[in-house]
Amino acid sequence: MGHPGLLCKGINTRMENMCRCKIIFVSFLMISWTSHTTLFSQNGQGTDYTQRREMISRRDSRIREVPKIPPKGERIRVIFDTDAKNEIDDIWAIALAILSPERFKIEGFVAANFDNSRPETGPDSLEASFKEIKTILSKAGLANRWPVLRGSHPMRYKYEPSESEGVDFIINKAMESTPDDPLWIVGLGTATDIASAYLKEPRITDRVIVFWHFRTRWPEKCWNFNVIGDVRAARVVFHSDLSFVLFDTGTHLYCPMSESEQFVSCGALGKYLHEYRYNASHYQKSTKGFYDLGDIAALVDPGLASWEVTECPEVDWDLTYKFKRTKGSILRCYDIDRDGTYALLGQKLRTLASK
Ligand SMILES: [Ca+2]
Repeated sequence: MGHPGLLCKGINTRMENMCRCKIIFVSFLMISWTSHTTLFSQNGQGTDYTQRREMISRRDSRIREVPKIPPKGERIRVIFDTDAKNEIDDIWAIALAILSPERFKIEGFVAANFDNSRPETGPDSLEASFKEIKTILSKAGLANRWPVLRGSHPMRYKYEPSESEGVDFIINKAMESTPDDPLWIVGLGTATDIASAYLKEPRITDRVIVFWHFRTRWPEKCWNFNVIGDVRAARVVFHSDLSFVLFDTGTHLYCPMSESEQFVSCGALGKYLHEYRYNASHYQKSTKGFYDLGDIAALVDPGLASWEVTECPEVDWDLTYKFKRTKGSILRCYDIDRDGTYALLGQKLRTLASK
């Protein structure tokens, strides 16, 4: 049996060694963590992307609030996000929007991307949409009345916002809003800009209502030009906790040439709307739908449209809808009155011309 003093000394020495080991181990961890953080903050996007992915993944879509369309005549604050140069319908839609001040307190316009077979497409589409919005405002005698911003190119990664002045504009206007006075974001093109705003600043969620034209093959497939233009962005919207109105109709908004010829006598804007039809032969067909016009008509007069609260499906990469009760509920617009829509547009144009 050893001396008790020697035994205590041995125990103390072991404890001191253990403490030293612990200090060295903790120091090692701290140095490693600091190096790791420094390394990734220098790389920037690596850490940001991972953190954002975790932040977005934690959000619960099941508790998203189902939007309510305010009664006709009640004003709403709105940003229009439009691929104005993509198709003729955006032009007619913007015309109806800017001629409806009793409904819209317009905060501004964001020019959206598109990718079709016409000139000024793809990488040039943002500038083309930007210029077209300016042209329409000018034709209505409203040049420089509202901010017009360029939106983003399509997203590259699932959780990486595509940056632009338009996205920052949406975020800034949203953060000025409250749940009682939300910002409506009406999308008539790809969902790039709203998805990017949401990914960049998820706190916009309870301050905005997203109203998007996807016109899908409900309930089978989320197939539409606006979806295909940025599938990642569309999936972000469907899978988010954003209050979301899916505008899912409008193909039948035909307008015979004889009907739009009446617009010609309604000032520069009416003339521009009709004569734009001569830019492409299919714009003149009696079976040409003026799809996006329906979104605006439905918002100006909700009584023209049919609505349903429905489960929000997941959207698979092949665009198949999956109803799994995981994404909460949304408001879906599934029909719009064709005659009422054109009566509304005609009345607005005549009012403008009489001023
Ligand atoms: Ca459009």
